[in-house]
Amino acid sequence: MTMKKPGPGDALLVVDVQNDFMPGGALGVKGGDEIIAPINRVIDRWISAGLPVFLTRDWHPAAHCSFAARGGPWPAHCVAGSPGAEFFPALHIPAQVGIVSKATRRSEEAYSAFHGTGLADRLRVAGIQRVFIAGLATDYCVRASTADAMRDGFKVAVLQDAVRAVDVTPGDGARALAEMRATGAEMISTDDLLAALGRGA
Ligand code: VGL
Ligand code: ZN
Repeated sequence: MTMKKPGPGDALLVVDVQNDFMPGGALGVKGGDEIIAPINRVIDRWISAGLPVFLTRDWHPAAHCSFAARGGPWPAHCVAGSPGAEFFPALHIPAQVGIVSKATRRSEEAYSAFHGTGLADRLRVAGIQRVFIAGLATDYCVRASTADAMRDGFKVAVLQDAVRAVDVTPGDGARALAEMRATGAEMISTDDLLAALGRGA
């Protein structure tokens, strides 16, 4: 494992772990529930290490352009303030967490946590240079957030076992992971990250 041990300058970005993206939700992602335990372990250790955690949430107006009723590709999901938009109850939410709401405008889709949210500036102000990304969905918001983070000059490490894909076309998730890796994102396992966090001071 070549990853530099996490420390000051690193942030954890947990993408869209919300009820509507869990199995049985309005836009349920297969296996989405399987990533909760590993993400919680990372969040707990990350907070113990004094490092910043950001949670993103898809936070759409009621008639968002991505919804089928408006000709978009998705069933209505993650309507701001609705139960489906709440963070999955089992997710550990630290007291000092940063919340990033995205795709909040009626006529604009935004898969990336960096699109119109001010996140890059928030990270820079906090002295962040590298972002560890986990969550949903591999082929949409994780992929877009990874691309934008790298475009904005951050290093990215994707927790490859703590993401799940929508897979509208089978293989979309695997292709997204391959693309992220090919464009410079590091792929790491939760176990390797936890081991690195436990290593030394
Ligand atoms: C997402 C589809 C629609 C995501 C959000 O969080 O990946 N996917 N809205
Ligand atoms: Zn959405």
